[in-house]
Amino acid sequence: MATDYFKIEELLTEENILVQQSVREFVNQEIKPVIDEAAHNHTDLPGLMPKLGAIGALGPYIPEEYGGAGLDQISYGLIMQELEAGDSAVRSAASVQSSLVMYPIYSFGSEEQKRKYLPKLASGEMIGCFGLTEPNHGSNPSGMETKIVDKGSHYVLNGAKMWITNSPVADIAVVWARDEEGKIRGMVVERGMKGFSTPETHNKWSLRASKTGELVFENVEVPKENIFPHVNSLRGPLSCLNSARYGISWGVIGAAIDCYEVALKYSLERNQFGKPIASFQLQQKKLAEFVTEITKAQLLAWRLGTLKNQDKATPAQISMAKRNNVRMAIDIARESRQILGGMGIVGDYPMMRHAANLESVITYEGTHDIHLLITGNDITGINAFE
Ligand code: TGC
Ligand code: FAD
Repeated sequence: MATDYFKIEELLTEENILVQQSVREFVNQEIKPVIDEAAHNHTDLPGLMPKLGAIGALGPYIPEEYGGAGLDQISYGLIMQELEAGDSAVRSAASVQSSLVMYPIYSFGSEEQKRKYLPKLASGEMIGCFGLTEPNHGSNPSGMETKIVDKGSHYVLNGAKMWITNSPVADIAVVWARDEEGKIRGMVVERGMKGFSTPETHNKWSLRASKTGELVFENVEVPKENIFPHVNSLRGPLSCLNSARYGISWGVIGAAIDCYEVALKYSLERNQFGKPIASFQLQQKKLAEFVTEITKAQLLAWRLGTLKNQDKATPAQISMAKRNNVRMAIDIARESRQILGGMGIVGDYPMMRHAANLESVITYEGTHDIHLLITGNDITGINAFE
């Protein structure tokens, strides 16, 4: 993958470039040859997490003393971009583990929690998931019903989460629940705790190479040492989303570039009416629009990354980038499929898989509508959610 029309590589550090190249090689060797079959069979990729750990894709910006790679935010973005060129499911696995599991443990956890979980999560020996969404509360997590009650020596957790990436295969879940005072608390729930189950959600037509499921808590006794000491409001889970949404704003560029590059190559090789279809103005218009939109998305993501490196990126800026870039990618996946005519619908080419995956990406981490309303709220000062 080399599309870089505005020479963004010149804005990157040597470390950024090395990280990007190594993840690109990994995706070309380990993901692209097997991903179509995995998606077809609706199964995750065997041994994916330790492989992601080995290339430093899990918790890349977590400090090295906790097992992370200590990289900057641009490197994190580039890792997400290269992984999603393989498949959104692979990027999802890395972004959940990094931004939704390692980030909250690192940011809100006790020293003991950090030492216990982060190194194993970074290596991929342990898989984590993140439970915020509930059956009755998706876009409005503030209504959450999952509850913890203080029993003195421990807490008792009751409730359910749904649409949870990797829940069926996770060793631990970062769970958000309301306490008796109405405050939102975060905690680590471990597989094997009595009353905790993770039923799988079957028959998805999107993100088929990723496991999705529920988290069900029936009087689960959660030790007090598993509760995050440094968070007690919705700001906690929403901060995790900032990090994951930022990663998605880069990731989807990878999916878009994969579609664009395949379409460009095909259009130069496929002849109709005695000429390559790339010579027809209508096809050139599509290709020229793709590279323009990809370039705009790359610049947005890069600038957001530099702001994030300085700790200056606002949640509303992140929402704008996530929303714009996912829309860009889904449009390119759909349009580029048409350039391949009938061949565009078979699994030998990636467009249908990317387009179907991006239906989840445009929905999770805040829907397309919610991100628009976040921008609206930011520029007018008027909250239109309710
Ligand atoms: P609101 O009253 O605005 O805020 C409540 C408190 O949170 C603070 N806050 C934020 N803090 C950090 N980052 C953000 N992005 C924040 N947004 C708000 C806010 O300052 C306030 O703090 P405090 O201290 O005053 O209490 O909250 P609201 O209830 O009106 O909701 C706002 C809204 C709708 C934007 C929010 O609920 C939202 O973003 N909803 C979308 C839900 C969502 O994105 N769910 C994602 C679930 S996880 C997932 O999808 C993983 S996919 C995994 C994969 O990649 O596979
Ligand atoms: P709803 O909130 O019911 O929204 C339905 C529709 O109503 C949407 O179009 C929405 O934009 C619109 N809408 C809602 N409120 C408003 C409003 N105020 N104004 C205008 N329109 C509105 N969650 C996790 O916690 N952890 C995970 O790991 C996770 N992984 C996921 C993986 C997949 C494959 C999917 C599909 C979802 C995942 N999610 C996860 C859940 C995801 O975050 C939610 O699906 C998402 O936040 C939307 O919630 P909902 O599905 O309940 O839709």
